[in-house]
Amino acid sequence: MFEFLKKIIKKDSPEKKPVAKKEVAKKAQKKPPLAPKQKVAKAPKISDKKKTAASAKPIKNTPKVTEKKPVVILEKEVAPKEEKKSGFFGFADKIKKGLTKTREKLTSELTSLFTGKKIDEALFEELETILLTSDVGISATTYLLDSIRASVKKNNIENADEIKGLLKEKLIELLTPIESPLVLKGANPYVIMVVGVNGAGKTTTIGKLTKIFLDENKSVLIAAGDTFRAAATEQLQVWGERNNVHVVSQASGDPSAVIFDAINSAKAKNIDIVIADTAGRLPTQKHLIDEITKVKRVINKCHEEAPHEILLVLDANTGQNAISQLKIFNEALGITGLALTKLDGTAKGGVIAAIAKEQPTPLRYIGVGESIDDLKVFNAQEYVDALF
Ligand SMILES: Nc1nc2c(ncn2[C@@H]2O[C@H](COP(=O)(O)OP(=O)(O)OP(=O)(O)O)[C@@H](O)[C@H]2O)c(=O)[nH]1
Ligand SMILES: [Mg+2]
Repeated sequence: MFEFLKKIIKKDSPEKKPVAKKEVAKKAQKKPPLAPKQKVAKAPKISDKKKTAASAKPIKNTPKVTEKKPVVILEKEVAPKEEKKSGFFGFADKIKKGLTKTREKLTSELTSLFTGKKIDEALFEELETILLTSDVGISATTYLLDSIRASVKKNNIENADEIKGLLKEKLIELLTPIESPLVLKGANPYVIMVVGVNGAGKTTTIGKLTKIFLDENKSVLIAAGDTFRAAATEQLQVWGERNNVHVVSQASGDPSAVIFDAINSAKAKNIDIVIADTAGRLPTQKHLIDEITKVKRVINKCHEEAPHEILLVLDANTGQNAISQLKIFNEALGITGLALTKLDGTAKGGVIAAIAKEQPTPLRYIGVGESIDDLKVFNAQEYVDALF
């Protein structure tokens, strides 16, 4: 079976695994380390901020804090809160639209696979290829095929068209255990620490997440824990302004100090939720992983049981590499939830099945676009419905 799978991967999707690795490597190259104290000479205009932040994503070195500077709580004049635009139907449509690329790939391949075919080993082999090239991963693909085979046998199914329905059913079964929306369990403040590799979508997810909480009538404070580069704080401030919430930041480069201060400030002001941004880091860089575990320890000293949620942001484009990122971050920090971003830009939406099978972790949110309303609470049924 695995020999056969290896052949398929080689023959039909030569770019699959190497590309995922290359993409991560490319990102690493794009972001050479900056000197810890490097500063942006002039603050960019708001319209330029996103661009600046996106183009300057360093791999973080271990900045040493030599001097402590006072914490600044930014209380700017901010734009009025956006009105809630999308109702329930808009919500489901948005997910469907976001998953267009994966759906188009699956639909066209599955339709030509099932139409007028008989159920035989060749059909299962083709189905295997389709799933693998959608980044479902080897173990989830094997699991899905075995379950479908068992159902075909048990129910004497002869019509290949019925396999599509079975695939849908088995996928929902596989994904339902990781459908586990975030529940804010009475902690005050509830502290969410957001981590992930460079460019995964952490800061953008924080902006969107803040909007979700505000819509639930919760108060939010954002901590600019990516202290490595000035542009990171500015990018977060833009999201703070969009949401009309305060962003706690600090001139010096110690993420623990900023987050510590934000939590104390939230306690004093009775704010419900603190969301802490952190600098992007590759899981292969041990000193950076050690550094983030230190941040977690400091948060815990500040507030018992905090951080309540350690949210790992994964870019769906990284495909199977997302699984290795998850494993390493989980070993270091104990990941409690995931946000899978950029599903709108990829045909690799099958990676969710790989996560569910190989490293089951509560999938809290999916990102289906760049705007403020493009973060959705993950729902297995809704997701699979949007795929077929
Ligand atoms: N299409 C799409 N783009 C997204 C999504 N989430 C984030 N992005 C984009 O991805 C890029 C990187 O996002 P950031 O939020 O800056 O990523 P980050 O993890 O904070 O990056 P670093 O701070 O450099 O580590 C930005 O251009 C975002 O607009 C998504 O769900 N869909
Ligand atoms: Mg960021």
